Amino acid sequence: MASYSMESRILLSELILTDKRLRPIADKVLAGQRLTFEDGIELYRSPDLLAVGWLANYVREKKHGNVTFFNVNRHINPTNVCVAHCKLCAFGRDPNAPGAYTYALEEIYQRAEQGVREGATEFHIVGGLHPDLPFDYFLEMIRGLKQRCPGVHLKAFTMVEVHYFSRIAKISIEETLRRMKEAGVDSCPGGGAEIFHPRVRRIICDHKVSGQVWLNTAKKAHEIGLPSNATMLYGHVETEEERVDHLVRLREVQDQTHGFVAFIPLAFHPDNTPLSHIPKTTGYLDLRNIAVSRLMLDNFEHIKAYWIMLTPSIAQIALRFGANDLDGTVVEEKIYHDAGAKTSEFTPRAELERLIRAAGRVPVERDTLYRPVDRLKMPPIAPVTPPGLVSLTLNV
Ligand code: V47
Repeated sequence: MASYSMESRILLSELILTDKRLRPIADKVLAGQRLTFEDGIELYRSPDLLAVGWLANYVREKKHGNVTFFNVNRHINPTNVCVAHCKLCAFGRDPNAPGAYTYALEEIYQRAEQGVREGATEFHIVGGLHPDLPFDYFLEMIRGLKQRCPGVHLKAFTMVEVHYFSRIAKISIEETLRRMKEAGVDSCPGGGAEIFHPRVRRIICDHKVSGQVWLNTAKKAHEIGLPSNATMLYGHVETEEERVDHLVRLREVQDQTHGFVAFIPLAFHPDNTPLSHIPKTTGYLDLRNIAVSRLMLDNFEHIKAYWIMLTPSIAQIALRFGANDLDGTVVEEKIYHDAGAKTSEFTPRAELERLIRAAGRVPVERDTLYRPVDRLKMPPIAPVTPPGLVSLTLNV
């Protein structure tokens, strides 16, 4: 039996557990102890979602109090042409398929400069694995962005893209990461992690790097001073054991590097994918994934409720189930919208603040590394114009 502080005893008496099997887990959470693989399974299986959420909220408030972060960012997807053909994806296209595009660098710069006028502090840059664009195209893009928008954090290229660049440029992963950093990449987004277990990867993304390679690449990024995020794609063919395995493996790497900044659970969107027969996730599963992630990933500071993927309503409730960040204004989003997302592609800064306040939390605008952004010291923001620039499609 764990020993409690007076505060924990009072808190525990407030928590009514309809599922008595949660009791030893609640003991550990209140005593600040690490949860085991088996605890993770119990948290996924417990019918008492409110108690799981209460525990996650306890951890969230211990770390962040009432503060809830958001940022002003812009997503840029340079190309949707992709050789990987992942079954989970509705975004990737063959080079000549309808809807395939590759932006010319000038178009990327136009989008970025528009983003700066709209107050973006971050560009989130990910794209397909293009068969013909060389690594140098992407390095030139990053250099051009850094030169034109020096104050904006460039969060660019997932571990899957890093691995692909290293293959096409015939250089090591370390060298690839070093060149990215030299060109101006400040951190890496968390995509492409999916579920690390090989059984799942064989079904949903059989040509993608293995889970172990994703983790090793993230480790190398952290070692050379590039922090990154991490994600987990849930709600398709994975089991609860495979989800918990994913979280435990991330936690192990984080123990070694402390290089992960935030974790983002991603709900599978089946429309227009080869897995379109799989039903959409429910709000219940979405909230549970936020809560279990918060509880299992004790060495991650931040858990994001990505409103694009969850809907603003569920993301707002997630702020009471363990999440401490809503993500950003985004502006232009293709990966989820190609897969049937019905959310908007853009939420204004003021609306993010309103959602956070209405959940009884205190909104704080952050940069990518969670430092507060002081708008009073910055130029005024221009209103956001929706995307719709004419596409200058490259023929490569
Ligand atoms: O890597 C692809 C996933 C990811 C689908 O790091 C899908 O701050 C659901 O990684 N249904 C891209 N998911 C999104 C991503 C992300 C988002 C927000 C913030 C951050 C961050 C990262 O979306 C992909 C893949 O794992 N994905 N297709 C789909 N049909």
